Amino acid sequence: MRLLLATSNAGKLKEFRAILDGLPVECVTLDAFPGVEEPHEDRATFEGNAALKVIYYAARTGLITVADDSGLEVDALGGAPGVLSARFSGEPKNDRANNEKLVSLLAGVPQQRRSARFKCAAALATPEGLVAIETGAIEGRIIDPPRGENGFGYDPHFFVPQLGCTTAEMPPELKNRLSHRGQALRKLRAHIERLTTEIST
Ligand code: ITT
Repeated sequence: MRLLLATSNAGKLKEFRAILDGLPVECVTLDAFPGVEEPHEDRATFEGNAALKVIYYAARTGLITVADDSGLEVDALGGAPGVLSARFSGEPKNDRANNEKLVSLLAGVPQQRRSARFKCAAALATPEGLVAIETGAIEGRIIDPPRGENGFGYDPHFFVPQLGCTTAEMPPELKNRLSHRGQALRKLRAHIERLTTEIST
């Protein structure tokens, strides 16, 4: 069975591959579909956007598809950037500009009021429609200056107190074990496995 990992984010794609490793599927990426444009993600929730994204890519490509919608919620910013995380600083998507905006909005906010979480809704669809959505979350707080070189996006500013490091300082295996995306995609594995057995019987 072929499985489309439908993300245009290289950091996410690496994590998708590692977390879904070992499934009896042949992974395909959006590189194989240069004519398929990104959908307009206009829903108010991660689950809504994940469903929109996965249904869109599965229908356009004819492939069984996995996608996620994810982002950062900062309590002192009323939950922002939330579903707007990728484009917090506007178009085009830019991690560095997003991080600059994040730390400037939090300037002067004390450590104890910098609580935040990463959230992920991971979804599976066939060309006929949605199969499953699973979610995950990891709690932390926003620090500045940034720490660490791994990961992507807001990772250098996302400090996990229990481990005493940012998600950008974690080796990829550790981030994937704990992260919002790791939690959601590991739950989605069971649904993917079910589809592979249905298709092969
Ligand atoms: P696709 O829609 O093509 O998958 P995207 O980056 O636009 O790529 P989202 O709309 O789900 O994906 O936005 C997610 C954004 O949230 C991402 O660009 C980062 O800024 C942030 N984010 C999500 N997960 C993250 C993580 O594990 N580490 C750091 N930042 C993360």
